[in-house]
Amino acid sequence: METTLIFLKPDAVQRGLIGSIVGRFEAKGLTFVGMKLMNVPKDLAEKHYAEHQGKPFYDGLIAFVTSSPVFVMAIRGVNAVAVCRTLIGATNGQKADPGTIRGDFGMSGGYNMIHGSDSLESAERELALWFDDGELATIDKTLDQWVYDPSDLK
Ligand SMILES: Nc1nc2c(ncn2[C@@H]2O[C@H](COP(=O)(O)OP(=O)(O)O)[C@@H](O)[C@H]2O)c(=O)[nH]1
Ligand SMILES: [Mg+2]
Repeated sequence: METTLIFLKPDAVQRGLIGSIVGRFEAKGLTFVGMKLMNVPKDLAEKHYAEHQGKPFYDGLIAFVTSSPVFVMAIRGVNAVAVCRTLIGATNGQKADPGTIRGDFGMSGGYNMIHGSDSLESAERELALWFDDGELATIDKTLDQWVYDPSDLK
């Protein structure tokens, strides 16, 4: 099992897409262990996007994610990091495949609605940034026995 850090960016929250997007992760069979709506302090945005510092879009990106609330989630599942990235789709909504969140809901490369950790290492770093120790829920998801076959869970 992996846990990944997902957040819906201000455009998704303002456009009323929280339910539609969250529903996709829920329908997929993934498990939510953290969820919250929050305004993003500038220092958190800067730490989160540190790898992009110095790029042409960086200042606009920080201004964007701090402009209005985001909806943050910690999502668990087998291979959750890669599975969530697949559900999210390519960075630019004009190029993202239909069926993906960015492919179905957006038209922009910057206002692309959603962030998802790109590796297990990033997920661990980002979960520690966005959630406090002990903030994530412990859940015995009995339905997992119908989402996964026994070999998926070994
Ligand atoms: N305006 C603009 N924003 C970008 C561009 N590339 C990346 N971004 C923004 O920066 C975020 C982080 O970039 P990246 O890690 O490459 O993409 P992601 O992992 O698919 O979210 C993206 O989700 C976009 O919001 C770009 O070329 N132009
Ligand atoms: Mg990225």
